[in-house]
Amino acid sequence: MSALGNRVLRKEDTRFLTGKGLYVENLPLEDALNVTFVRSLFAHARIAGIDASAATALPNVQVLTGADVDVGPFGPPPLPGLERGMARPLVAKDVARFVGEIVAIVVTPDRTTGVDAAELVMVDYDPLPVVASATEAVKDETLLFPDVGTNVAGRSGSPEHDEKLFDGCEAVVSGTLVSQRMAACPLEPRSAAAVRGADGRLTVWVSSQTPHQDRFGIAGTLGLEPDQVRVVSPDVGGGFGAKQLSTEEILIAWLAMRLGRPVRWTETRSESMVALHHGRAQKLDFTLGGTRDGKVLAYRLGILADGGAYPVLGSFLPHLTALMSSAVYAIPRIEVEGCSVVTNTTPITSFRGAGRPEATQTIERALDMFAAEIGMDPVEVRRRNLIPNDTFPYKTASGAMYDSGDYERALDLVLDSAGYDELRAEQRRRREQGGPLELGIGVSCYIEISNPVAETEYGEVEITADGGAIARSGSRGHGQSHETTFAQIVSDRLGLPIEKISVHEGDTDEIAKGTGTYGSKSTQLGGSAVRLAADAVVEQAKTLAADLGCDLELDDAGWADLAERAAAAGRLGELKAVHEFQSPPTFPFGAHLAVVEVDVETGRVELKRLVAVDDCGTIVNPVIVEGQVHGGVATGVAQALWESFVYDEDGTPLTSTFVGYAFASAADMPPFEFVEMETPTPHNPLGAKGIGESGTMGATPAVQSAVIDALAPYGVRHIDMPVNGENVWRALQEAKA
Ligand code: MCN
Repeated sequence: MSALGNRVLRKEDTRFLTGKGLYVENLPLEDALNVTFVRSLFAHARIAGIDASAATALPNVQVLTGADVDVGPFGPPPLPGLERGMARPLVAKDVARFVGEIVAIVVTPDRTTGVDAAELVMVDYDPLPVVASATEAVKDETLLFPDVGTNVAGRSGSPEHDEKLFDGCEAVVSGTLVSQRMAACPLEPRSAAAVRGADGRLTVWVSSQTPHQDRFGIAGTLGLEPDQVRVVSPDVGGGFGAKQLSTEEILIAWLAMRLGRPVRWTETRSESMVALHHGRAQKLDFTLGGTRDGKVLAYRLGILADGGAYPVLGSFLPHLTALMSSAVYAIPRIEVEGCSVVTNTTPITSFRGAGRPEATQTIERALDMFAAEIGMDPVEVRRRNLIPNDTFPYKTASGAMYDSGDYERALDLVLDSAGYDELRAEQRRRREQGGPLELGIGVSCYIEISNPVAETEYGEVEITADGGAIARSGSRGHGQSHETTFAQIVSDRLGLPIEKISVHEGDTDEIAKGTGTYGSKSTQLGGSAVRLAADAVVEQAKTLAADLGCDLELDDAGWADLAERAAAAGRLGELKAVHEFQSPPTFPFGAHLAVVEVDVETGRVELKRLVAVDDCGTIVNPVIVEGQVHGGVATGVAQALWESFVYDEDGTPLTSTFVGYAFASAADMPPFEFVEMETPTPHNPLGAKGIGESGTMGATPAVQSAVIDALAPYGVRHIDMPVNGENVWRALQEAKA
């Protein structure tokens, strides 16, 4: 029986649960020097001088400043429309632009000395006016880069407005959705180490989602040829989109060359909170109009994205938000204008969902308001606007080409599984009884784009002398169970048990090419690549078997027999094949339903249920898919209810530890209820779409909507996220007033 589609338990668990995972921090590196970064305490300041004499008076302490660093700057990434004049110096030299920016490097034999020495580095700051929010930045009154002449780092959509956009609309609603700034908080913070070998080549170990891309980024910034750099990502303890190459890893590589010694660095948690790039941070103004019988005719979206101090991927994400603005709905007219600005805050990058949750959160909020305006059940409004099943491939008015879907079935499934009618009846009962605990019900429909920029991934399959197989992928899983998934896919083609297939990722010397793991694309691209490589191996094996005068049996014994004969004939190398797989984006989708209880006397919100229907095409492994949905939903719930990274008006972070940042824990979550659904994509041989980020899309609007729904009888029409006790209580007081 094929392992594909079955609840195969994770191969990697034994290693992790018995403490045998290998992380960058645990690498045994003889004589490695430790790096501690001195980081700016000011959000915007001129660096008037740096006095490192007290630090360097300690034995074996070296301090380097921006003046010593002869490489860089780094970024912005090569994406269309990003302002190139806003590149980040590896170490701030004249001006620091956010709290947490690197202003000096302390090199010591050990970490404790590094912490002490860093505190002795005296930086003389002349404070500059601070731009702490995107709404301030867009006024261009204080500029972060005076030479560029504006704070605008990128634009998307079109600035042109059609005066007639809302013609024919009987009801029009408008509002603002703030998708607040989030911190990625991977369990393993960032970590990097580097050594220059006797042959002059650099080996850089990085806790990364994208080792192959990092290799080009490091080589390019340091002025080296890519083949002079080897990047290795050993086990990676979570990334959530934020673990992309940044100044720290490049500096570690540069220091290994400059000092001629191995060097290493591991971020502390509080350092990670201000220095690892954040996510979301978009403000979305919306107007939606339609007929009184619930048909949506037009939608206008204005996106203002806070890109943080230096434009990285986050400044590009309004393009994805704009592309996905139509969601699962057939909306005839859509207008989007997006603008990304720089502010004196931590740079914004991708964070689980990356630009797409913002689109879903906004359209779902707009639909709830539209439903309230025309007096229709919010579920009915959604149903009346769903893109019909017989229209795929479907091109939206915002320019996306959807591959396949069955949005009404997802909606029906979630309503039936949750018992929507009974829930509404229970809500009515409670409202009539008039106690302090109100019930709220929120429903969201969502669509997601996985493999959003139509990429390629590399796969390789090789039969080993013992008749087992190695599958190599350019992906780099960091919690997504690729060792199990890719082994299942290869097992299905070769007929080998999954225990005999090892999956290798993360070493640019061993794996010829790769793009990495992000955009929930590894299964559809990386999985298809190893599948097609395995098919090629089978074809080659048949030819070889014929040459060697035997038959090929696609099972354990058959491969062992062939491998032995091939090795004896010196032809084992022929049992190896590579495949590079490229495809257009795919569009996973689903529907979520949240039930909350809100205490109207205190504002306290409790999530009682979350029912999730998530369709990621053909499922390779249902256990892992559930785990991925679980993680995504937890992140989505956390954005709706708790997490928010906050700055004061001086650009000082107020939430840079887990005391201030309400990082969600398992104890905060109810058991989630998952309902499977599979609508294959035509874009790859597996029929698979992505699942890694989907949960973040459906859960947030469902939960936010549920809380607002609970308070509808009190005249509350909107509450900004996080819809926590404080914001709920304030909304109730305002409504009463
Ligand atoms: N899968 C499946 N069938 C499908 C699709 C996926 O069985 N049709 C299963 C596979 O077992 C696969 C896993 O789901 O290994 C995830 O697959 P996929 O959706 O292709 O996503 P990626 O492997 O490309 O992972 C990226 C995605 C992203 S973008 C973020 S952010 C994210 C996420 O995955 N960060 C994570 N999940 C995470 N999970 C953990 N534990 N840690 C993170 O940092």
